Amino acid sequence: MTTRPFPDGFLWGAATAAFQIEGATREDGRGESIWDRFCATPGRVLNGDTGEPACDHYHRWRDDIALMTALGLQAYRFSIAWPRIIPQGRGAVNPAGLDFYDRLVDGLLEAGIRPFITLYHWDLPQALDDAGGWLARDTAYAFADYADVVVRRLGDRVKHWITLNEPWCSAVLGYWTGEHAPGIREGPVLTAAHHLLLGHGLAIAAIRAASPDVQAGITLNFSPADPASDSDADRAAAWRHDGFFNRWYLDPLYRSAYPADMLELYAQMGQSPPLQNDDMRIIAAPLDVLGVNYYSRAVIRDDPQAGALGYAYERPEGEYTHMGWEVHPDSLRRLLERLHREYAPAALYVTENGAAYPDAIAPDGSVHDPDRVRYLARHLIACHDAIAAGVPLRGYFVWSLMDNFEWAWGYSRRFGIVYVDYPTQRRIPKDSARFMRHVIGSNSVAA
Ligand code: IFM
Repeated sequence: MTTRPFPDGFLWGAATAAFQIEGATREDGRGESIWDRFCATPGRVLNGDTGEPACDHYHRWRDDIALMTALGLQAYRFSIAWPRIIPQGRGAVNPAGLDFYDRLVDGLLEAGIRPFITLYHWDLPQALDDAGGWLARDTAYAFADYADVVVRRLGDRVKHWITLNEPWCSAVLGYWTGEHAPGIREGPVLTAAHHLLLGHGLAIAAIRAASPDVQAGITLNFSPADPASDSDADRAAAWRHDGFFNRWYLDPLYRSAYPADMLELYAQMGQSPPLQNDDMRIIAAPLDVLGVNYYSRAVIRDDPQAGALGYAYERPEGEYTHMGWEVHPDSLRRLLERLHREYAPAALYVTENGAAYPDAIAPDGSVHDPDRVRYLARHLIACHDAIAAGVPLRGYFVWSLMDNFEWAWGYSRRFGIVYVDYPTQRRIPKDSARFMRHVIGSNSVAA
């Protein structure tokens, strides 16, 4: 065993999102979100689970900060629920919503924990969806107005801002597969994706105007693709997957243009992004930070009969998590190196990485999660390798601080390093929490 030290100042954190942990969906003037509506629609979420009570973090946030302190966390990435701040999506601001996050931020700072705020982690106000959701260009402008309100209130203390979490998910799962709210199947997904990116660009401008000294960026989820074989057809298929998943977001943000090969392919399918005048310039606003969410890779085989893009997923031999996602840490290293080489973001943070396993409380009252400990250790080594190769990776946030509402999977998938016993809301740090505390305390990982 050797010890791999991380650079001084490397930031260690954990991440969550509002709808997944807060509960209190009807309290203190919060408006309805698309996820409240989606959960209330029979058959959409496993076991009929809803955002109530989730981890009841809205009431237990002080205890949760104490938990973070006990774990030695240096940073906490959380999201703000837009419907708490502007219940109808645009217009009247709800002071109680702002007050909640104000108290949370102060509590974190008192504990010496740096807040990283995501402005949009999927809980669009239902009223905006009633007016077209992300298919309506106006939603992008409403998002920038909301960003302005929040950053004006918190920007004096919060120095790291993420506009969107995983726009691919909002667009594709929300408007193509229908697995996520608002549950539209085979809709104009490129329209949704374009308005999300436009909203991001407009929000970056709003953040900079409201608080010029902050670091701002976006978080993308990546699916690095390996071809199932060396054949030209499989390579081309893997490249299409890369275009669909990764480049469709990276290229506009860092090159101010959608990838030409994908534009052509989508045009053949009758789809194109609804570009207007200045959109690409707005979307490509310079960023301080790129957030990287990584869980697994994809192995892609050409299959003209499969899906809209003519490829299928292989399931190689290997280790898989409870989500059915392959454990493949080297793809994280390669992804970080590729992002640095091809897009050169000023700074990168792993804003999510982690794994779901079917954890249970042992007879001695503890939660042993050796698979997760191994998953985290191997991915941290991948991060370390990427840093050694010159990638400006500045921090790592484990997903997630605690078990929570895993979207269409309800509470059936546990990603936390802290176990949540939902009936009692008891928090039990898992072995992986102790592992992370050690990593953070020593600023190193054993390899
Ligand atoms: O729980 C989600 C999170 O909200 C966004 N990224 C992936 C996680 C695991 O599926």
